[in-house]
Amino acid sequence: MSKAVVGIIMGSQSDLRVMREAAQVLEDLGVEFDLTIVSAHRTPDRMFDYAKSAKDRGLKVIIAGAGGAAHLPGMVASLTTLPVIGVPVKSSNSIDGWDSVLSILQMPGGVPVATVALDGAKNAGILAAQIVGTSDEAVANNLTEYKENLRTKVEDSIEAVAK
Ligand code: RP5
Repeated sequence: MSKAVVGIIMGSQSDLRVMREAAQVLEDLGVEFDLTIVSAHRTPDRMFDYAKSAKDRGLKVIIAGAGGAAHLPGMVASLTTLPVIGVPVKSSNSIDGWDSVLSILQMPGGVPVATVALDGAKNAGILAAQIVGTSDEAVANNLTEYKENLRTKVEDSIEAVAK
């Protein structure tokens, strides 16, 4: 039976259009994950239970995406010793996403959240895989291949534009 090592959570179903990119890249890299909705403001008890039980459930990393007053990543980070990667989501009523970015980025000392770019769920997935890859050789090998593909794509494009 598969066992999730990365937990993907998001504040609302409306975040899924962004957060599914984290799920996709984890799938591509052979990393087991689970994905659910946990709202810091609307389901605080669920957030507490999720964060407090995450380590015992076998998770190694949590990716948390939220928009607006995006307190989910920071609050989850306050409740667990697992690394938390924060994805600021540009929600529909956002002030250009700055609300999401700043409320995830500006954590107080002692409670870090590894914040990726606005709507940067893909990089969140890759970073989570890299953390998992420090102790999982198969995932590390998949990451090596992934980076190799990045390199060859650029090299192909260099050749394509060469005169
Ligand atoms: C946050 O508020 C969610 O993370 C979402 O980005 C934003 C808007 O949520 P909905 O009103 O679409 O449910 O909690």
